[in-house]
Amino acid sequence: MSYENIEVRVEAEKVGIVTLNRPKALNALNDALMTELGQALKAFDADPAIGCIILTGSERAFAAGADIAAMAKYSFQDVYKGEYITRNWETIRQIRKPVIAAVSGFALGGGCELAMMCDFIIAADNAKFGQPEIKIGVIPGAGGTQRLPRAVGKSKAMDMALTARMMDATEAERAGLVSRIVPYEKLAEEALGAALTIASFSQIAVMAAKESVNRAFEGGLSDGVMFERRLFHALFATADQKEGMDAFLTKRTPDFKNE
Ligand code: CO8
Repeated sequence: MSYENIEVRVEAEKVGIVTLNRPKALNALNDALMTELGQALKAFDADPAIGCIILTGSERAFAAGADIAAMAKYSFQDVYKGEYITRNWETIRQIRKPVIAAVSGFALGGGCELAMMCDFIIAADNAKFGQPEIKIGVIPGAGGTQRLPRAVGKSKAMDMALTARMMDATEAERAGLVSRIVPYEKLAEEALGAALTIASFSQIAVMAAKESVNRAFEGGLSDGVMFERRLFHALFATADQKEGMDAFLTKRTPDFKNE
């Protein structure tokens, strides 16, 4: 299958690699990209030769978030009905083979959330993680308010969600968000090494290990994510969402009215 927003290849006949590829928008995640990503992940999951999957971006950005240009015009009705944005973000959770996020550069908003949906994160030394949605009048909408506290604790998660500050790779590793840091030049090699190790094991045991570790984190998560999703939808009814996203797109400081 050919894709427009991602690149897909296989290494050593057993590792599937998906590279996000919208460089002009720092890999902003629009509906088309998320649909293609879901298709590619499902195809690798169904391929018996593939033992592990790597999801990566460019040197500058893993992904700078959901596509603000696409989202800016949406109404509450649009997003609540699920025709846009939220429709195809759950596919990655259905993948039973391990998915490693190899993150370089920005992993912000939905990009940070996408990395956290993977099974673990290997970061390049230039990686930056953040949940800056508050700056554009919304909140994380793909599990960020639920997975980030589980990964780094409440205090750091609150700090990131409320101040929009970014965490560099060193802090992210110290806090437990990422499993390893390597120089950018070594990122692909390190991720491939880990993926080949995993692919060398029993796929059934690997799937069981993944399923079992995930059990430790799933308690109450679905309710939390649904709660977050409804709030995310509701924010599209506010003037501040329109103002925040328009200000970003027209490169000016937003004037929030708290309405
Ligand atoms: N959406 C659309 N376009 C983007 C995005 C984005 N998220 N991020 C960057 N771009 C575009 C810029 O508009 C710019 O385009 P152009 O060249 O046409 O002006 C290009 O990428 C390069 O960006 P910058 O010029 O801004 O590059 P800088 O190096 O100056 O800054 C930053 C890089 C800091 C990453 C900056 O681009 C930025 O702050 N981006 C926005 C980050 C952000 O707010 N992300 C959160 C978005 S909201 C979200 O993700 C909600 C997720 C909910 C998912 C719900 C699913 C269920």
